[in-house]
Amino acid sequence: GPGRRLLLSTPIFYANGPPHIGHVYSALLADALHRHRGLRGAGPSRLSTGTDEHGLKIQQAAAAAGTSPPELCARISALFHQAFTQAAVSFTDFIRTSEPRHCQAVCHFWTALQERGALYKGTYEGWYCTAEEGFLPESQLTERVDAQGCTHKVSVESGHEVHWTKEENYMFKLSAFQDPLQKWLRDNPRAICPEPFYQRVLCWLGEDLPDLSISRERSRLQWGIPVPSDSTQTIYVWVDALVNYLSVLGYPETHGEWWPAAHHVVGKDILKFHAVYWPALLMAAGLSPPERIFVHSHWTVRGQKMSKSLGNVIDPFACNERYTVDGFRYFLLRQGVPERDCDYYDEKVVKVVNSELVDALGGLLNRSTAPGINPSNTYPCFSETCFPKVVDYRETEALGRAAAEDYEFVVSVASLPLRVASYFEDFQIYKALECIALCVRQTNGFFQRHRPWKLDRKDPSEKLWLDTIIHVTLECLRVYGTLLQPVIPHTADKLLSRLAVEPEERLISNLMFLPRYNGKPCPFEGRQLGPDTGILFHRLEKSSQHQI
Ligand code: ME8
Repeated sequence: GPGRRLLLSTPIFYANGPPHIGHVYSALLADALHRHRGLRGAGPSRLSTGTDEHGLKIQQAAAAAGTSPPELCARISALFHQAFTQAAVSFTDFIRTSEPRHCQAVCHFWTALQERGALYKGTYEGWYCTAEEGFLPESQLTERVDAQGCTHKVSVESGHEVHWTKEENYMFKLSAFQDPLQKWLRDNPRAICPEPFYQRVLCWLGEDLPDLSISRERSRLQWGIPVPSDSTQTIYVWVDALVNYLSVLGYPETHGEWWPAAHHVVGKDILKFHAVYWPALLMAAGLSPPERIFVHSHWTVRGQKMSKSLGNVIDPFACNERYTVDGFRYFLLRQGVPERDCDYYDEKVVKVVNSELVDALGGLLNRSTAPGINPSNTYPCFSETCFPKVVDYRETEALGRAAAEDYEFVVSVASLPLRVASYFEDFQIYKALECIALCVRQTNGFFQRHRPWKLDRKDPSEKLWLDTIIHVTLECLRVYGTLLQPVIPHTADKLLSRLAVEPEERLISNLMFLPRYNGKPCPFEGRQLGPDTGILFHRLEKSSQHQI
């Protein structure tokens, strides 16, 4: 409803290496949702992001880099901050898990778990994977023979080696939450989106759900938050990390104004942590599970998984420079499909951006504002006699010059804002962009079909039709510019400014296409266009020297 508060979040990123485009993709998805919501006037929202700085991985990365964990984290965290700022991610909160406000929140959360009887001390032994920061069951292990002929046990998922580890840990009674978790999901079928991930989680919950070790011996892990009241133990990094969503809200004091109105964007690799462990931990601490979890897949490079540990990462700073911020945002959000992995390569970015932003969108703006077509540089008046109401076009077709396909395209543009909103709601941003791109193509077809440049402006009836074509085209562009703001904010601003659309007229909530169709006056008729600031989007070069 209106006025409702919402927290949107990205994962917090491990501060063990610089950001890559997968991280930026996560942040852009959350950013597009955040911006779209803002433009719908849906109520106050926050977008949180940040860095995950504790744990063995960071401790080891710091040792390998010959530095201390705090120094490594400060440096890497600043890179993430910079990458997201540069990519125009509209975050309102940036949290570092090494901050005192976060450590206090984690200790409070731990104490709540303990006081409510959700923890017990137990001896834990099993195969531990440092890279994944977790114990793995036999079913997730396989064997690998190295060059010397020695056999190693490794994780099926990541390929990293595991070691037999035995220690005294605090255990979380995860098994007690199997039924509550199942009930939560049954009652909230849209809690995990897209649907295949919801099914995957239901499947996990149908299997055995063993208790979870949530602390580590301090002797093995110093870089972390000590267990309150037991300094021989360090809090498991995943419990530490997940609580970030509460610490940004000022837990335990002010989170109540927001929680559980939280939407988490996460990669599929961390789905179990967010859709099983996190909701269970929240319930155990007396809080509700988050409202929604949006899950996306991975970017691969030439078919290979991209990860810091494999070393085939693509640098987002270089991409922004090469494709511009908006070009790169458009590509990732247009081509990234949450349900499946997508392959990244340079030629694809160039092709998508040139054909959809340069040729189709930029071309359309250029054609409809060209001095030869629109000499008065205004939004012409719309003539309903030339292009009558859509509802009864079959009867009125003969009155104008428009053909059935013109009416069909007008109908599809009129329904675009709602379709886009519903795709955003279902975390199908790429589909929203696909619909917009299709409408842009149809508008170009409309323009081309009627050859306005051939019309004789001195003939009153041709002049009327010419004005109608330009008016409809500019209206389409206004709709596309408005709807594209969450994805390509700079380009959309340029487009809307050229169309003289005032800032208060850019909301998606009351976006109306051809208002006269709805019996409303059109505020744009006769309005002078904004200054011509040149090409909307510059063509990208096909490149040989960039080995992206
Ligand atoms: O898992 N393609 O951090 P992380 C798309 N600190 N997205 C990718 C990706 C790829 N190739 N690689 C990573 C962690 N990501 C924890 C999270 S949250 C409380 C703690 C994205 O730096 C994806 O969203 O390893 C992944 O979940 C996220 O980066 C964090 O990766």
